[in-house]
Amino acid sequence: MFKLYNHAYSTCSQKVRLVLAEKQIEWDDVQISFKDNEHYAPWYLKLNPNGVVPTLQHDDTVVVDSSVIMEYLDEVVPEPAMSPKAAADRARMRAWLRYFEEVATPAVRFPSFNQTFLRHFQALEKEAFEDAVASRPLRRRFIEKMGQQGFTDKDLMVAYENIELTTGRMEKALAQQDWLVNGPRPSLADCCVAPLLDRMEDLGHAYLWDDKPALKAWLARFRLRESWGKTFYRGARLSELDLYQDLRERSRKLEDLVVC
Ligand SMILES: N[C@@H](CCC(=O)N[C@@H](CS)C(=O)NCC(=O)O)C(=O)O
Repeated sequence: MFKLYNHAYSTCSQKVRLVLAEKQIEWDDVQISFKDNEHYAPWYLKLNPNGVVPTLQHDDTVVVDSSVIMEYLDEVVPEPAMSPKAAADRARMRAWLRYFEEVATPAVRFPSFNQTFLRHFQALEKEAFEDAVASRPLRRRFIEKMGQQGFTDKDLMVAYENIELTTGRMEKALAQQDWLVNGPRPSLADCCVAPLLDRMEDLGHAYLWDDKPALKAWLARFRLRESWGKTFYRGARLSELDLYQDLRERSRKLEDLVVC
């Protein structure tokens, strides 16, 4: 019934995997290979014209964009609810989502690319690099700006500043309550930002919230949940890139079922 085209270490995919696991939804895992540019294959672009993961297929409905997918799942599988009931509280949760998308999500891309993905672009001849830029339906200019040298120190400083602004806001909320939206379990807002902070930690930047005890307790609390283990399986972090190949072997059977 539910099929998620996703990638083990994509933070946007991890957001959705957390929600699927919290709601105990059964789903088919279709791993898309970035290495083989599967996300630009014509069959995939028909599902997701942005050429990015994740994409959710629910029977005949295709849903794109990780935050939209999270909200969709919360509507079609209402229990356990991961959004508050009252309109004002829902608006507050959506404000967190939009803030994370505007501030934290783009910020995390800078160290992610400089520390990990850049080396693949550096290995390309100039023409192949230009093709790689041109083939991207989304964020073409971002890759162009990175070039084969990487982002500048100034770019990285702005990115770290944006992470500090995000964690500062979160710390204030989490000093009052266990989750960003008061309730017994993580909300969509918690699921939206947690993979971003996990990525920052994986890249060695957890020092950015050394002075934020409530946020550290929140992360530790999240990591104890079953949903966390299901989402961040072996091979789901950039520091485990080699493991990703094994994962592809395991998921190949599922991929064969994809109708192209
Ligand atoms: N707004 C989109 C962004 C998705 C996105 O950027 N996905 C990344 C992985 S987290 C991706 O597929 N990148 C592949 C590429 O840019 O080549 C969403 O939230 O779903």
